[in-house]
Amino acid sequence: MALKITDVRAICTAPQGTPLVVVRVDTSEPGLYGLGCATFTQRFLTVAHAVDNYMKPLLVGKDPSRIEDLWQMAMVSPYWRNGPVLSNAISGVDMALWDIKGKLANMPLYDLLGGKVREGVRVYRHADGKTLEEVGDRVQQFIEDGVQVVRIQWGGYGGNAHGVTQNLRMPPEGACEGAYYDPLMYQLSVVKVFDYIRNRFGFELELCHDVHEHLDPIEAIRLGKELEPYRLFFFEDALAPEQIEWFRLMRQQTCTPIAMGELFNNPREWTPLIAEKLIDFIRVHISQIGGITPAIKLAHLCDAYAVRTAWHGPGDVSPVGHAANIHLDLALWNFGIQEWSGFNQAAQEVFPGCPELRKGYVYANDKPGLGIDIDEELAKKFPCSEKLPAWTNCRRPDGTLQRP
Ligand code: GCO
Ligand code: MG
Repeated sequence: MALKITDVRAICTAPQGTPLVVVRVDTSEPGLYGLGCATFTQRFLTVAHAVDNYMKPLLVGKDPSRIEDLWQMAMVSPYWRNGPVLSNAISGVDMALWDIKGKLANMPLYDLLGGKVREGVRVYRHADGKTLEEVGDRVQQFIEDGVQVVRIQWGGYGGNAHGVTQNLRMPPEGACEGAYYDPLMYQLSVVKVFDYIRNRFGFELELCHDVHEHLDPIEAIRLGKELEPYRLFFFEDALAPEQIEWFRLMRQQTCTPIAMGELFNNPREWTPLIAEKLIDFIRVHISQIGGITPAIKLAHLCDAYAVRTAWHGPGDVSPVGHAANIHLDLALWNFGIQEWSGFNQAAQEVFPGCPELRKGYVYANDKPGLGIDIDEELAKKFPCSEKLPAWTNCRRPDGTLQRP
């Protein structure tokens, strides 16, 4: 009898505190199922609802081997498309179908994609701290662990998470609550921390920084120029997706390498940046663009223009999503770097088969498909909090709301 999809459902769990959404697709063959990542952590309940109420009725009874056809069908089924909630729901199914295909072929995903072009995936880790010394000590630890690329933030995104950029510009009376930061103090602090790190460790270590769309475009360009002497590996999200035209000006002004894309949903956002060679690294959140199927197309488009991949890999990607990133990284020639946030003990137990970091490189296991599973009983012990995120209510010194 022909293979059919028999069930599609969302599983929400938070073994590291951050809500994650994983989709399980079952088939008519006993024991044959796939897993995919659908994590849009800030609206996880909405994604889970879309999976259970729309993806399931759309897909039950269909042939799971027709990944591209099902992807296209799921994209246009609601007519309105390319939004974060539904693309994450589609990604959960898409990755699960690739997982199933790998299991049917008895091949790890990287093999299905053409085979390894490297044995391990070079990753970057995050160094953050309250003081310059603390940031430096984190870097020192990473160097001792064999990490070759480190992202430097002093006080988190926008620089004031630990109060390091506090200044005299107080908000007006009655200003709204929020995560306050000061764009000027932030910019000055970034130059200071890079100066400190380069003086302490020299230039053989690769360094990145994430602006997290915290600056006005001309200020982002100024910062890119100011950071030139510190020789960054990349400078991330210097502009908001709403301001991508400014990349043309940024490119003319600075040779600091540019990474962009974790907020992208629609191919129209990345296509011009790649075709005009305005960025060096594409950093999409793979579940946010709809999964492995569109990620392969995107990576090949980038390959044609010498743009390298740097898939988004924070704590709000599930271990299933991280596994998908790693398989792509192993098989794509134009891989650049992988962000690696690591897993705590609980996440490794809930998701047996997690990729592993050893001396600066992450390795996939060689099991078929994504090679990762979920212990659903254990997952229930880590329920997701429905508290809304506070950090996205970001404000400038005069109380004006700012993109987070
Ligand atoms: C990164 C990111 C993340 C995001 C987070 C949003 O580059 O790692 O900017 O930390 O802020 O994924 O939920
Ligand atoms: Mg980022």
